[in-house]
Amino acid sequence: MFNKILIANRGEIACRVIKTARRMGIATVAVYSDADREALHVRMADEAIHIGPAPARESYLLGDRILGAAQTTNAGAIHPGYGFLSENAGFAAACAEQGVVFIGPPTSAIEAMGSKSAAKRIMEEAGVPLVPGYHGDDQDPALLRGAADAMGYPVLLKATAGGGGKGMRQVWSEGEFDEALAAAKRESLASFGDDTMLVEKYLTKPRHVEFQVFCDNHGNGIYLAERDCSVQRRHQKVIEEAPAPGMTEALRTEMGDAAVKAAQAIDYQGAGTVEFLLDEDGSFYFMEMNTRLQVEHPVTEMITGQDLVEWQLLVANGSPLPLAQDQVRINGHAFEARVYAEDPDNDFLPATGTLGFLQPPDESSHVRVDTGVRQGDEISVYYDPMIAKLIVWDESRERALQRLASALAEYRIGGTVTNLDFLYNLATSRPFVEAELDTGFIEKHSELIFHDRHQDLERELPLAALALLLHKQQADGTRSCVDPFSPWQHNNAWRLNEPHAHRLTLHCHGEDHEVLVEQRGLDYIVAAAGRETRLRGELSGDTLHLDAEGHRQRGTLARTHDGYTLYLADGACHFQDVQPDTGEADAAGADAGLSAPMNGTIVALLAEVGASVEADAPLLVMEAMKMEHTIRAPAAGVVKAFYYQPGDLVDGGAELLDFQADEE
Ligand code: MV4
Repeated sequence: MFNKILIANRGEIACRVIKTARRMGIATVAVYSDADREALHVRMADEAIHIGPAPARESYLLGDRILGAAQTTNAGAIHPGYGFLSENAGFAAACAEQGVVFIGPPTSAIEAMGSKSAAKRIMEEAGVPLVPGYHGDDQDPALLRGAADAMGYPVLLKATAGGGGKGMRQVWSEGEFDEALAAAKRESLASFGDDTMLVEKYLTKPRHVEFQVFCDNHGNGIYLAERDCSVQRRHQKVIEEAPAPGMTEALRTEMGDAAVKAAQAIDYQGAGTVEFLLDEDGSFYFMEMNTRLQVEHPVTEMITGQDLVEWQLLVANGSPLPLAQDQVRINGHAFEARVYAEDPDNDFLPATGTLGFLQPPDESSHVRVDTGVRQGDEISVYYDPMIAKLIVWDESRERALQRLASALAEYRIGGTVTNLDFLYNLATSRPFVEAELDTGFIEKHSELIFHDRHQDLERELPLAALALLLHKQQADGTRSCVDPFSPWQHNNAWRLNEPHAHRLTLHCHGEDHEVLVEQRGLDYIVAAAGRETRLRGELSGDTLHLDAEGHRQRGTLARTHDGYTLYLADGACHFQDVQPDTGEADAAGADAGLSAPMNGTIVALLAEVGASVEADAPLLVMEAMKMEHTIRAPAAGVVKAFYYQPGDLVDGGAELLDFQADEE
C-alpha cells in the first residue's frame, strides 16, 4: 500500500480523503493556493505544498505543479477528488508517465467517456439501453426530421458537443421541427464551435437515477446500489438520496447489471458512476458515465457501510474488490443536502462573507457533516461556495427525512447568506416527503420551496427585538463599574413609577422596523409589525429561552461582523441593530455622530489622540452591512480617546470616541 498520497484538491473532499487515508495509516500531502493558506485541508494533512495564486487555472488546474509536489514529497499516488483534474485524461497520463499512481480509472476510460456521443456509441454496442433516437454522423436535416417523425413528438434536440443540459431544445410538434433544428444548430455552433445534433425521444418526467460501480484490475465489477439525484437546479444537484424511492429488486438488478456492463465495455477500474434516465413506466436509458468519485458518494457509504475512498486506495494498489456482488447489503436510507453560501432569494447568486458563526449539527451514527471550512473562514470567491455536505441516515426514508429536517434546522451559520432555509423548505415539502421525484421537481414546486420569508416577519420581529434587548442588557450588566448591582448602572430604562420602555430599531428583511418594548415585571410587551406580543425571555451566553404566550422555544443568538442572527426552531432571522433613536444623543449635540450607526466592525482610526482637527474631519471608519461608514468631527476640536481598535466588533449605538469641541 502507498506510504503517502497527495490530494490534488481542496475543501470538503480533500478533508474527507485525508480522514480515510489517516485511518488507513497512509501519510497525506495537501496542495494549496494563496487563498487556501490557512484552509482546513492544509491543517489536516501531514504536509502541504503551495502551488500558486488563488485562481484555479493558476493553481489546482496546473498538473505539472501538482506532479512536482508529488515528486518533492515522494508521494506514491495522487487522489484527484472531483472537479479540477479528476477527469482530465492528460493529467492521468502524465501521472502514469512519471510513475505516480493516479487514483482513478485508466486514461483510456476517461477519454472514452469524455465525448457524450462516443460514450453513447460504446454503450449501444455493449447492449446498454439508450433513449430511442438518432445520433449518427449524417446530419442531413431531412434525415433528422424523419427520425423525429418516426419516434413521435415531443423530441429533444441535443448538441453532441454540449453536456450538463447545455445545448438542448425541446420540439413538441412536426411543424416546428425545421425551425427548431436550425436554431439549435446556430446556438450549438456559437456555444461549442460544433453544430452536430442528436435527436432523442423527449422523456417529460424522468428521474435521474445513477449507479455506483466499482471495478478492480482482476476482472471484478460490481454495483453498490443506486442514488436518486432528480432534485436539481440548473443541472446542479441539491439533495440526493439512496436507495432510490420505489426501486424494486428486479429493476435494481437490471439497471445495476447494465451499469457494470457499461463499465466493463471500457475496461473500467476504480470508482465510477453510470447515470440513467428512469422513465415513469420503469424503462431506463443510459445518460452518461462519470469517471470520478461523485460529490454525493457518502449516501452510498451510509446505506452500504463501505468507505469508498478506502476501496479506491485498495483497488489503485492492485487489491481485488473487498466485496463480491452478492455480499453488498443495503441497510436503511440516506440523504445528502449540499449547504452553500448562495442566495436562493437572489437567483442563487454565490454569497461572500466570513463564516463569523458556524455551528453544524452534532455528528452521530445518524448525522455526518463533510466540510472544508471552520468558523472564521472567508467564503472564497475563487471556488465553489460549498460550506458543507450534510448527510443523514436512518432505518427508513421517512425517519431519515426527519433527521435531515432536524439537522438542517440545527445548522447555525452566520456572516453570510446560505441556502439552509431553501433546503429545509424543500426537505419538508409534501411532494418531497411523498417522493414525487422527477428532474422538474424544483421548478414544479417553487411556490412551496421559495416561500416568502417576509411572512415570517410578524412572528420573528418581536422575538428578535427581545433577543436584542436582552443582549444589550446582558452586555450592560457586565459593564465594569464599582457596584454592578447598583440600579444606576443599568440602562434598562428603569424610571421611578414609570413602565420600563425601550425603543429599538431593527434592520431586517431589507427594511428598518421600529419596535417598542415595555417591561412589566417578567413580561415584555412588544409592539412590532403592527401588533403587540406578550413575551418572556432570558439570555444566557448565546442561548435564548423564549416564551411567547405559552409557546416556549430555545433559540441561539449569534453576533457576526455585520449584525445578528437569531436561530429559532424553524428558521433563522438575520438583523442589524440600527442606532437607537433615544433622543439623548440629539440633546448632547456634539456626541450625535460619535456612536456606531449600527452593528459593525472598526476598520481604521484616522486621527491622532490629542491632535486638533477641523470640523467634519474624518476620525474613524467602520464597516457595517458590507458598507463603510466614516465618523467625522462634529466641530473643530480634539479627540481625547478612542474606545475601540481596528477589528473590534461594536454594537449599534456604542460610543466610539471621546471628542472635545473647541467651543465647549
Ligand atoms: C433528457 C431529458 C429528457 N429526455 N433526455 C439533462 C442534462 C443531461 N444530463 C441530460 N439531461 C436530460 N436529458 C431526454 N431524451 C431530461 C434531461 C434533464 C435532466 C436529466 C437529469 C437530471 C436533471 C435534468 C434536468 C433537466 C433535463
